[in-house]
Amino acid sequence: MTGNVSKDSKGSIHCKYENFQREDKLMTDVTDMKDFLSIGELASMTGVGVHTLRVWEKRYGSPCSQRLPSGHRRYPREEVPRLRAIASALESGYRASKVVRASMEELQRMIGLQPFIEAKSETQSAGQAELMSQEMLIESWVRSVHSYDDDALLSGFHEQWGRHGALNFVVNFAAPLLERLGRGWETGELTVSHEHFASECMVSFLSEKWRQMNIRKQGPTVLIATLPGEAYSLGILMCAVVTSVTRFKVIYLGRDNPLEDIVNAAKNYKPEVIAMSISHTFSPATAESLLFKIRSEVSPKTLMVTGGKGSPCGIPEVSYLTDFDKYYDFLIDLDQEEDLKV
Ligand code: B12
Repeated sequence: MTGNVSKDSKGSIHCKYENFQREDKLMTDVTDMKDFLSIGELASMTGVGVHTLRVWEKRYGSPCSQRLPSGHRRYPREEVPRLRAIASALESGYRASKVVRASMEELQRMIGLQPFIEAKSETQSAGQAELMSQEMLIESWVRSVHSYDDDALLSGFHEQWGRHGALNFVVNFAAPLLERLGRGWETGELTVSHEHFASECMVSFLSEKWRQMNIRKQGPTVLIATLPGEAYSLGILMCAVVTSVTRFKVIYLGRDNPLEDIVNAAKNYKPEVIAMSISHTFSPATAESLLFKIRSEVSPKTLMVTGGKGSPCGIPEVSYLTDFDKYYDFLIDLDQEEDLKV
């Protein structure tokens, strides 16, 4: 919390000047402006319209803004996750009067204990409940990232992994968390260190998990690697986790491999598949020429699959897969093929 904002025992956010008349809520100290957002920024980060934000403030006193000497509103950044949760609650059928003043904890409690009394149909509410609780959970992880609380973050990962299983964890929790961190970084809500901190927690969690599952496996093999020059490793870690859920054994080369090492490993260990993750940092032309080279040097019996934001598609004999659900199906189908059966 900044000097001008505080939380009460319920976790509701208050600003220092909120009991004063509007003209007294002037922000004169603008030294910490990065902690505040304009109404337009708040609207675009939360999906709650500018007009609605003004109406809510007038009607419910929340979200509470402070005024610049020019009269423009400024909102504490801490309002972003709460307003996102409010937007989800409204979509699920709750009334504004019930949720606009609620704290994050109250919103979470509402969803946990009293799901969607006002929602339209049972199936719709079940789906929305799941989506909403997933979003809230990710917001709670983001709060742990804000406070560099690795115990909370890792125990949250363990809990969801145990509850939903490896594949669902990757698709529905790990990937959306990374997207959310990216948005937070982009808007200035999170710093580079927050992103590094969260990535490190995710890297160590996923590494430990896939390695446990890969121990003493005898199945057909998948060689997992990235192209030379790759800085990102979370894609291949998720790939290793999903591979480990199947009968396939992982040979993990990690990131940033010289091309000839990938080719040599493939020649020596004859994997059924080479799987690669290619981040946005690659230009399509570079990624394409590297993949062509590997494809031409590795046995045609070895299948190649790629994914990730920087992955080109349409390369002959290299399958581009958009997500890990498809990758999982691909491995399961491959495992059914006669010549892979032991
Ligand atoms: C984690 C992260 C980092 C970590 C990486 C840690 C690690 N060990 O990998 C660290 C901290 C190192 C980092 C650093 C930086 N980052 Co960064 N980072 C991210 C973040 C949050 C997640 C990236 C990630 O790993 N995503 C997971 C991958 C795998 O997702 P994906 O490519 O979309 O792939 C999906 C699917 O295609 C599929 N998939 C992926 N691979 C594969 C493979 C197979 C086989 C299959 C089937 C499927 C599949 O799964 C994914 C999930 O659905 C993104 C935010 C974002 N929205 O992406 C920013 C982001 C990529 N980073 C960004 C930036 C700017 C940086 C830095 C420049 C910041 C800085 N100033 O230091 C540096 C540059 C690093 C470098 N040398 O290039 C920007 C890039 C903007 C741009 N377009 O240029 C982003 C988009 C954040 C943002 N919104 O601004 N970053």
